[in-house]
Amino acid sequence: MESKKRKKPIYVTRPAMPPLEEFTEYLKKIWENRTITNNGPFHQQFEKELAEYLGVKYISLFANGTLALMTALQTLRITGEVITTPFSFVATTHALWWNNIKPVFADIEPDYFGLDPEKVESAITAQTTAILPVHIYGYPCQVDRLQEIADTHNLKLIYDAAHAFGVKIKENSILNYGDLSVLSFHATKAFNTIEGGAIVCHDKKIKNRIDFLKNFGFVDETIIIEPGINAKMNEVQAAYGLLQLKYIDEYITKRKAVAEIYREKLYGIKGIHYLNDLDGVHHNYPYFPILIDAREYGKTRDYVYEELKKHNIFSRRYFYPLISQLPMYKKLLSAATKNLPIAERVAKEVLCLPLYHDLSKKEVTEICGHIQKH
Ligand code: T4K
Repeated sequence: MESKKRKKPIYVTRPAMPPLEEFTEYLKKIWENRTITNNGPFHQQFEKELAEYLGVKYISLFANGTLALMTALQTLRITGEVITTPFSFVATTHALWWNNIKPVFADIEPDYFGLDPEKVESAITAQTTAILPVHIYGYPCQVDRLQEIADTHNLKLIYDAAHAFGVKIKENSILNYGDLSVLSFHATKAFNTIEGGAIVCHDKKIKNRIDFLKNFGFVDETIIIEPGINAKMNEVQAAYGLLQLKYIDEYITKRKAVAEIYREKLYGIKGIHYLNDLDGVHHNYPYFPILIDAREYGKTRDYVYEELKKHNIFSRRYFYPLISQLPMYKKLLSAATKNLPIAERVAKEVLCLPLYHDLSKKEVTEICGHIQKH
């Protein structure tokens, strides 16, 4: 990878932001009415428009995805053991830990890296109360098979859908599967509200419970039904989110175009593997992960990561190390769940290349050029 270091760095992502002039108009309204949090008008409007956009019945907004995950577990009163994936961002497992729930890791599938339903089934014990899969990189898990397992064993099914904003399977939102789905609107996500998140549910009673829980358990001034938390989204975030909704289709179309250039440029490089679109799925292109098979490619994933860095190009090893390898979780591994060969291999080989809506063809070509010329 010999060539000159570029001056301006390229990061793994850059947030898409709405036009400042438009946002200023929204801010003026907030300044006028002085409701800046606690279910104000922009919050209410954003919940309504977001539910319509996503094609879901009920949605509750949150300050971030992690608090939403923690609250989702509280909503369904999950206890004991939960089967989850070791191949995710740490927040997935941390949310279990904060709820005093034991995470039990099952291996992932080799093609699209979702939890392997067969491995889930064999990890079920008398203490298991729920399954917490992740639609990793926005690729749908095996939703029908996971639901079947949940139904057979009377388990709750909560999806970490942090990467899956706007993803649809045959025109149906992926968020309509399972009991609850949790979104993240962090700055690094395909759809962002700076920080933010949401829980999607299918029942008004559950939505009410979520809304109490995220607001200290308050029903009214004097009635508090649960020891809730403060996980509310504020008016500035909600206004920004409303504006983002106007542009999200354009952002996703542009992200798709970037992904297609990558696929074209990387096609045929020995040892470099990428994910393709799935039939019948509307994708959202939140990341561009590649797997680097060191034996075929001749160099390791870490070599490519470091070399790109030398050229001022910052790819990321999402998701390495595996959550199950972290010191606080490693000790929980039982003999039955120690064996996670697919997740271990993928964590060792994966590299997420820069992807955002305004990454240019020239920049993608430059990144791929480095990978080609190793
Ligand atoms: N579940 C899953 C599966 C998740 O992936 C996540 C979050 C969650 C749950 C939890 O949701 P939240 O509580 O976060 O809503 C990032 C994000 O902080 C995190 O939200 C995300 N997943 C995770 C995969 O990635 P970092 O530590 O890699 O971010 P950072 O700050 O290194 O940013 C990466 C690059 O993005 C920077 O090099 C430059 C660029 N960037 C970043 C920010 C924040 C910008 O250009 N502008 C910015 O404002 O964690």
